[in-house]
Amino acid sequence: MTIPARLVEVLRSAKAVAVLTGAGISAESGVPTFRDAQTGLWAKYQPTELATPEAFRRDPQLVWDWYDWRRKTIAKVRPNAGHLALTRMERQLTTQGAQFTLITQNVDSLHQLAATHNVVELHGNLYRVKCFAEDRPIEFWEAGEVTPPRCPECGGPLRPAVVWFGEALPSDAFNHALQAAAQCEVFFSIGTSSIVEPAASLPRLALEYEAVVVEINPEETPLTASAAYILRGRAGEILPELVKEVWG
Ligand code: BJW
Repeated sequence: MTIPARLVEVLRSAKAVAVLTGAGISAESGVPTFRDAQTGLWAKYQPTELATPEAFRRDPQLVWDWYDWRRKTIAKVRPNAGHLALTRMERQLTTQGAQFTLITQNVDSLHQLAATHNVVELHGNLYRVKCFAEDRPIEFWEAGEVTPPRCPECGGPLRPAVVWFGEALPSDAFNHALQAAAQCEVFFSIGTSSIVEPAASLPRLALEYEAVVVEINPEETPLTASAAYILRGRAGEILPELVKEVWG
């Protein structure tokens, strides 16, 4: 893939870069995306139908078990070349005195495992839990005989501390993301279908503030038509090439 020369130049002199990632960046680590057909035990369920408070209210054990299965799957995987290239991008940009913000919709901790520092988690994290009834974060918990485990304060069920459909995003994280999108010169949208709001509004905000918007995805998305550069392909292949082209 040829990286556009103008994009290389802009990145070399950039003072602020924001990156939004979605499930596609973890696909090459072996984490299924949301729109992938599920396999095995979970083949008959739509992930987007399990990721709701209504599903948890209806069948807390089913939803808890799905997250438990995902936690166990993800615990076995490693960051891939795409995650690692973003870590290198952060280091290079910080060295040239630029601001770098990695906004992720993923809950898998793979960016942190790849040692990227400035990670903003928009949709929470699979490894944290909270009380379903009272939203209380729970620091220590273990799987016992009762599923889901119980809140030590109120006895109600615990749930993963992720953001389900119909729920508000953590305000600190979302405000941080809005600020990064409004202030950056280059905004990357990587491995996301760009359909889930309000995350999908971030590149639109960056465009309003005249950032150069770059999409990295093997498929077309609703963002494609307005992106300045479309790098069609897998993040784990394109990102290392891009970082090498810009910083050697
Ligand atoms: C590769 C690749 C490779 C593959 N390399 N790429 C406005 C209009 C319409 C609806 C709404 C609206 N505003 C809000 C809504 C409702 C709703 C929504 O957006 N619905 C849409 C479906 C239309 N949004 C919400 O409900 C949000 N809350 C909200 O707005 O609250 C308002 C409120 C305010 C105040 C009080 C109360 C409420 C919350 C959204 C939460 C989303 N949660 C999930 C689950 C998280 C936990 C978990 O992991 O289980 O987040 S759903 C799921 O979708 C998950 C993801 O983070 C998110 C995005 O998915 P993503 O990452 O884009 O993955 P995929 O699978 O869709 O796409 C993968 C992409 O990768 C594809 O494009 C591939 O081509 C690509 N790819 N291989 C590069 N190798």
